[in-house]
Amino acid sequence: MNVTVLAGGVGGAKLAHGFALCQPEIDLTVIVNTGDDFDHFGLKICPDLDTVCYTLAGLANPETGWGRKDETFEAMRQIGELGGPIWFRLGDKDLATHLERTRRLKEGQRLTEVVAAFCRAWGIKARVLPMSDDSVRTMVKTREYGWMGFQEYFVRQACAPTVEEFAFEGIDHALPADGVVEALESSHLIVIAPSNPWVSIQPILSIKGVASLILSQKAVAVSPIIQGQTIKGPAAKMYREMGIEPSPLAIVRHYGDLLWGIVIDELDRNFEAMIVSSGIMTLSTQTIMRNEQDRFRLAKEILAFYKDFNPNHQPGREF
Ligand code: FO1
Repeated sequence: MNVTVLAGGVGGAKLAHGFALCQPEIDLTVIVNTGDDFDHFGLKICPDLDTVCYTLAGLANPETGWGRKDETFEAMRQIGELGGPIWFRLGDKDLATHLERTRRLKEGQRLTEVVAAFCRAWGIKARVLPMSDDSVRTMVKTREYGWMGFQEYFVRQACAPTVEEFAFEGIDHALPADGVVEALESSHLIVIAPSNPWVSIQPILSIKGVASLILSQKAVAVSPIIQGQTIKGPAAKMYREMGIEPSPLAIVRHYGDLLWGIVIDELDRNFEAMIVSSGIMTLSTQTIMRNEQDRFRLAKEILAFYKDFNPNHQPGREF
C-alpha cells in the first residue's frame, strides 16, 4: 500500500515517523515543505527536511523536535564571541549537514539527490522528497514590521508579530521535485500531517499540479488544532489573527475539497457530527504524539480509518 505524507516540521515529522514504523507493510513517501529554507552564513538551511530526516533516523533532539540530539553549540558560541548573529541556533552536528548539503548543491547536485544521499547515509527507508528543487521562500506580512522572511518571523521574532498575509516567493516557477507527481499519483492514501496549514502545507499545495492531483485522489488531514490550541507553533495564533476561530472546522474549511476525511483529537469530539454532516469522514482519537508508541498507534489508526471509510478504497488494491 502506497502512503504519501505531506509534512512540515516537528508535527509532520512525528506522524511520518509513525508511518515509517508501519514499514515494510506500507511503502512510504514524505513530501516536505521547503518554504522555510533560507541562506545563513552562506549555507543552505532546510529546517523541515532536516527535522523530518533527523526524526526518521532517530537523530532528532527530543526536547525541541528540531536539530540533533546530544548536540553541542561550540561553533555558535565562538561566532557570538566574534559578534556574529546567533539568533538562529545551529548546533555543531547540525552544521555538518548544512556544510555538506551546501557543498553538494554548489557542485551541481539537485536538492532531491542530496536528500536521497543523506537518507541513505542515515539508514532512512522512507522516500523523503523536497516539494521542489526550485527555490521557494515563505514570506510573512506582519502588522508591526511589514514583509519578513519566515525564519525572521518564526525564530528571530518568536512569532510575536501579528500576521496579515503570506506569500511564497518563487512559487509560480517552482516545479514539483522528481518523484512528487509519481508518489501522489500512485498513492492509495495521502495524509496531510498535523503541520501548520498556512506556512507548512500551503506551500506544498501551491506547487504547480500538486493541489489538482490531491483533488482527484483526495486526502485525509490530521488537525493540528486541539481545543483551539496547537501543541507547538503558531497555527492557532495565525488563525485568530486572520480572523478565523481555530478549530478542526477551520482545518476542514482550509483544505476544502481536497479532503475525504479528517482526524481530530478526541477532546474535539463535539465537532464530529458537524464535520460528518458536511460529507467529510471523521476519526476522533488521541492525536497528541508524546512518544514513539503514540506515533505508531496514530499511523495505524489512520490506516484502519482509510480501509474502513475511504470511498475510493477498492478492497485488495492496497497491497
Ligand atoms: N527554531 C527555533 O525556534 N530556534 C532556533 O534557533 C532554531 C534553529 C534551527 C536550526 C536548524 C533547524 O533545522 C531548525 C531550527 N529551528 C529553530 C526550527 C525551525 O525554525 C522550525 O522548526 C521550522 O522552520 C518550522 O517548521
